[in-house]
Amino acid sequence: MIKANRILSDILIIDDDNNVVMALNKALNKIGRIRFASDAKQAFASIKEQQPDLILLDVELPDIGGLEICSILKNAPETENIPVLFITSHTEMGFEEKVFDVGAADYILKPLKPRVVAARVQTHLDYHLAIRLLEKLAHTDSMTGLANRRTFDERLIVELKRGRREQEPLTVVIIDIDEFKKFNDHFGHIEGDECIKSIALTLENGIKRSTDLAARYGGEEFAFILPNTDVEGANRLLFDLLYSIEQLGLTHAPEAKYDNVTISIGYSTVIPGESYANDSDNWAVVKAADSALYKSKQNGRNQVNY
Ligand code: GH3
Ligand code: MG
Ligand code: MG
Ligand code: MG
Ligand code: MG
Repeated sequence: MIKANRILSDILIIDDDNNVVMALNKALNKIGRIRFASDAKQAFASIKEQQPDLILLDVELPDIGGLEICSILKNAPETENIPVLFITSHTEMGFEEKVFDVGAADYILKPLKPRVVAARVQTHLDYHLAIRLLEKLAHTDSMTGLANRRTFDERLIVELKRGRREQEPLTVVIIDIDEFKKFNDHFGHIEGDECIKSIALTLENGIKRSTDLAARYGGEEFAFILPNTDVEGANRLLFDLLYSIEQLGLTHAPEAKYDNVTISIGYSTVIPGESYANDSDNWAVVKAADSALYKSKQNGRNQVNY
């Protein structure tokens, strides 16, 4: 059973009634860190500053109503996954349906019973945090901690679309460790894994922007997506990286060409007005990077090709 970490839960209470806020705070302060907002304006500012793990929402507020707030949150990709629980004394026909129609996870009826509130909130928090943990695991390579192949494939489609829309270049890089079979044969698979981990760490440190992605593409192959990066920009970064890997000083098998473990790199850049013109094949850029990698291998390894 996946158990998410409960300690850091961050709960936002949106309510303009001080008595309710105080009662909720008392019921929930052992479960998480509690924040407050007394109207929609404060609430959106608070959410923007930091995403809460769960929101408790009053139906009637001084500016925008709770139902509308919920619907706005559920229609924005950044906030759609935050569970929203309504606090209400509404019991009239059709109200339950309205609450769930706008995407609420649940609702809690006033007068509030502290243990019931705590139990409901805890259930939704556990569920929400477990899903987030699963999402993270599904997108991460467990051995290196880098993004996995699934993340690479998903992100590539998103970034190609963005690059096309914003008329920006985009670079895709494929990296393969040189003569790694010889390394494994000489040092064994456990050492081989350690070598892959060291290289992964150096590669991750080598990319600079928060929008860059470094992924483990396969066994001893890695791939980058570098949005808004042209041929010259990529070339500079990748030459530095080639050097960083050799300078790691990981001793290679005696049978290998170089004393230290090295990598070969291939990359391809899509350019607005040129390669983006053909948007039917999202994988063309990956194929081109792969061909460039093949060139690096053919020409003697430990090099970058475009
Ligand atoms: P080249 O320079 O042409 O790339 O030669 P190479 O020997 O590295 O050939 P290739 O890239 O085709 O083979 C990769 C080898 O890496 C095969 C496999 O035994 C090894 N390998 C792949 N994944 C892992 C892994 O997770 N751990 C370890 N220890 N070895 C791996
Ligand atoms: Mg109110
Ligand atoms: Mg390989
Ligand atoms: Mg290899
Ligand atoms: Mg090979």
